[in-house]
Amino acid sequence: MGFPGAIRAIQRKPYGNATGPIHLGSVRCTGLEESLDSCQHAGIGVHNCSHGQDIGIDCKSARLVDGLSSSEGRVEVYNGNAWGTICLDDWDLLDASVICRQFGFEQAVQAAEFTVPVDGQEILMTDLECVGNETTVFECQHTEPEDVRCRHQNVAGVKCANVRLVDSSKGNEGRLEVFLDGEWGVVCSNSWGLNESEVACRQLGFPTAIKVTQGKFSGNGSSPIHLYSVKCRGVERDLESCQREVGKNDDCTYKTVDVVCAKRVHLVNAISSNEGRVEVFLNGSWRMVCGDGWDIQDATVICRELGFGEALSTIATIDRGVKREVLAAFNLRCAGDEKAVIDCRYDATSDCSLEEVAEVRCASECVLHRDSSNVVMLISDEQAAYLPGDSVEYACPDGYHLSGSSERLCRSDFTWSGVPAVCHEDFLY
Ligand SMILES: [Ca+2]
Ligand SMILES: [Ca+2]
Repeated sequence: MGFPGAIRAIQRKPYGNATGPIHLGSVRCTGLEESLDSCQHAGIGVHNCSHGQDIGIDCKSARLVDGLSSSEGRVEVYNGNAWGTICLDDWDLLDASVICRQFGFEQAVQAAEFTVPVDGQEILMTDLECVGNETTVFECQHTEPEDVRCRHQNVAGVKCANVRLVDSSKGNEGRLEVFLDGEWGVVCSNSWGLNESEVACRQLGFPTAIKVTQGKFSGNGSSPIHLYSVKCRGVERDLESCQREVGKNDDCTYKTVDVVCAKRVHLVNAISSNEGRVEVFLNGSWRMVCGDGWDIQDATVICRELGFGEALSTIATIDRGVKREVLAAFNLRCAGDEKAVIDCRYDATSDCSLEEVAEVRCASECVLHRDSSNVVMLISDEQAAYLPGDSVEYACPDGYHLSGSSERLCRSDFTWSGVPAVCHEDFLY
């Protein structure tokens, strides 16, 4: 079929069952044959199969090269003719995660940059717009080679997550699991401390670890134990670089390891905790967000991730006190409903003048929007600030009826429960 090799053999599921005659059965190839005709088989039409045993194939269309481990590298794609690279324009974690899933990982921790290959390969894709659920990057919206205009020194690479946090509703904490020999397993907590958590958090793409807990996210405990007696200094790039024992038995009298990592977003130069210049931890360093293109959708996601209520997006002139290592800014393109900033599209290579960068003020109380023409009456006292746990009660004057919630509660994320109340005039016969 023109592809250079296969990634995996598939039986049944993904492609469904065919109808019609079955031509080949009991096929045995060594892998070196030019075509299936040269492989051993029972003879054309001779088989003992049903369509439930139809096979599917997944031809290799991407590979990772030049990486320090098998979970990272520069991305090379095969278009049926030659291997080539991907331009960095709009290369974000959504795109990188599609690549990682092609290699059996769950997600990417870095949409990385790599130096161009020495053999000067052609750039085969640019402006990738993956939404995140595609099976291969070829399914993502992108610009074809004939229209590629790529101005970058580097090309696209990935670092895929071979560790994950599970059994928590928050993205930055959970039970730590590592991927070993094609299977996810847990880590035994003997000798585990903050240094080891620091390494795990960085490996997961977070800036640092906050604390260590044990057994909080213990789950059903059916996962195998992959690592024991892990000892890190805290500066290692991954857990594989730490002193450790690897194994697959269940002989751990300690609990399994939980990790709480620092969020990938923080506000600096803050007057208060809910207001400041936005910085995002991307590909191993803190980056500011460019003022150009900064909007309320982006600000909403930042405030949500920080655990605050609704957002006010603002732009600030950059001050001279900003450290050089955080000078780089990138262009954020959130839709507004993302759970965290890493779920947004972005362009890490965007030209940002750095004259203006993103600032935000997030609501740290529930805000009560009241329209002066609204005939809804507030029964409970109107307060200056509504905090989590506070509630308000509404009613309508005579001749009106209420739609929406008659009582609303200020929730822990500084948003109101229920639907805003509106009074409608009663229909008179
Ligand atoms: Ca993209
Ligand atoms: Ca934006």
